Amino acid sequence: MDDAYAIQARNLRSRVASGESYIGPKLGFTSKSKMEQMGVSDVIVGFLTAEMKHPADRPLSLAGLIHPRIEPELVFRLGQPVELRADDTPESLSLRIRESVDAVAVGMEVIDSRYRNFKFSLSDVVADNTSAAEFIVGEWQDFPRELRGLPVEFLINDEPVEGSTTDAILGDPFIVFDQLATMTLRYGFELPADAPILAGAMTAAHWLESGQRVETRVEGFPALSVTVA
Ligand code: 0L1
Ligand code: MG
Repeated sequence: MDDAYAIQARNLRSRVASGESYIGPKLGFTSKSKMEQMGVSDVIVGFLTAEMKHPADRPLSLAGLIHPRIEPELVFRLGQPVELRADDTPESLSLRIRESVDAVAVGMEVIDSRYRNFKFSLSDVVADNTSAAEFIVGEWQDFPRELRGLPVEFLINDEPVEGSTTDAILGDPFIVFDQLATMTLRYGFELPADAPILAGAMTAAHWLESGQRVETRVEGFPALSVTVA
């Protein structure tokens, strides 16, 4: 696993060297439905670059993707940078991350994999930047706010294909901060101001196909939708 994160970091350095900018971390396998779909059982962390962010009001192009899937997420935003301190513990860092979050939004992640049909081991997918391809963020809402137990609907072409609640994320979406703190202490992820933090899919992912309209509804949030070119 240490090698896998080292490979991921090397890939990030090479993307930055070719002009992309790192903007924040993303978590994966924070829900049972994703762990079951992919046959794994550990939370993983990947990186996001500015170039991976896709505006919701523009059709998503499948060009350049291999066999993409899409999944519904929550996204936290850091209002200020969080720097690691020498005496940090998982608890102190988790608290500082949580206190630095100033907004939360509904999001969707487009995942894609160099492994055929997403058949990989946990270290494979970490090295492959946790299948991160693109992501879409809805309207930011004030944070803190209650995030437990909110119904979630995931629709393709206006048909509900998955249903869940926000508790799918680790039983309580706030536990994302604990997981991110633990992993940041281990692997040194950077947490800059304005970082979007993808909390991990709340349902299984679905294949993306041309012409689809994909929508995520989370109670209390504006719905987020995107069309596929
Ligand atoms: O949000 C997630 O749980 C995504 C995990 C990414 C790995 C994958 O499913 O390919
Ligand atoms: Mg995801």
